[in-house]
Amino acid sequence: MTAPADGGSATDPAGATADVDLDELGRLAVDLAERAGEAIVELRDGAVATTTTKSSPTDPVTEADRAAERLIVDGIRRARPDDTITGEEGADHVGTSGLEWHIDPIDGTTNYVYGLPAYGVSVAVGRGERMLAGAVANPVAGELFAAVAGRGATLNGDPIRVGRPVELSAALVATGFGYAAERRRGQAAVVAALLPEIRDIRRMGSAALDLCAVACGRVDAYYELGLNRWDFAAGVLIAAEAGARCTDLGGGPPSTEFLVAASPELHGPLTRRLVELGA
Ligand code: LIP
Repeated sequence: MTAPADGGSATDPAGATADVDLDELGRLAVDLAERAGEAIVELRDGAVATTTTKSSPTDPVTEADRAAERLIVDGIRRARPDDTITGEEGADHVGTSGLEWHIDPIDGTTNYVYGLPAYGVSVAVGRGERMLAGAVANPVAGELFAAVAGRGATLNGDPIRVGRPVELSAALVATGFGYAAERRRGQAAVVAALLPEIRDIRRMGSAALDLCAVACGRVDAYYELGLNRWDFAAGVLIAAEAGARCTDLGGGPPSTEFLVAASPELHGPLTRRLVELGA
């Protein structure tokens, strides 16, 4: 179905979905995430031996990351040659359509290298900061999370929603940490102060899967400082379409500066506490 070219509305500012077939975008994101997920599982045994590092000695990348990104980019270029593409492993194609794809071929690469079964392929497409469709595949778990703007979120095709409202003191909160030692020092201080005030922390190692966990109520909230857009572009759409409120610390759109995702009732108390703790 092609969205109406209405020039924009309250739920569709600036006509972000005007003249765009949202279903086509959704199907393409799902297909590419699934196929890339299959590929990284098949490649893993050989890929781990090709592990190198990027921004720090603890920021790994493998040949599987690069191969999966090539697979996704090739699929987008064939289907939608005029779209812009940005990927974690260097994909950087400037298009003319106004739509941009955000690719993380393996989100949770450390888990992938160690064999921890929590890594995802994240594929999203949007116009500016407004995501229109996204998919996150966790191939070892056989799980495919997906969302199309305005049409809800699904896990393996079944609708998902954020968990029941909880007080901050009863909240299970996921978070993650950067690769730079100094940033980790500050993040550790924040999580150490927060931990006694909540149910517990989960550090699962993939922002995309953390956001999908919020979307289906496996955790009550997720926050992290300093992600890349390819880490969270799909997961934020999935979480928001599942009923989560997703913002930065100031209540603006989630950003590469900061991201908080939680049920609407929990989002305010958690965000205020994170601000107080200097997150
Ligand atoms: C990861 C993020 C995670 C963060 C890790 C890492 P990568 O992305 O998904 O939330 O805590 O430090 O940045 O590097 O595996 O694609």
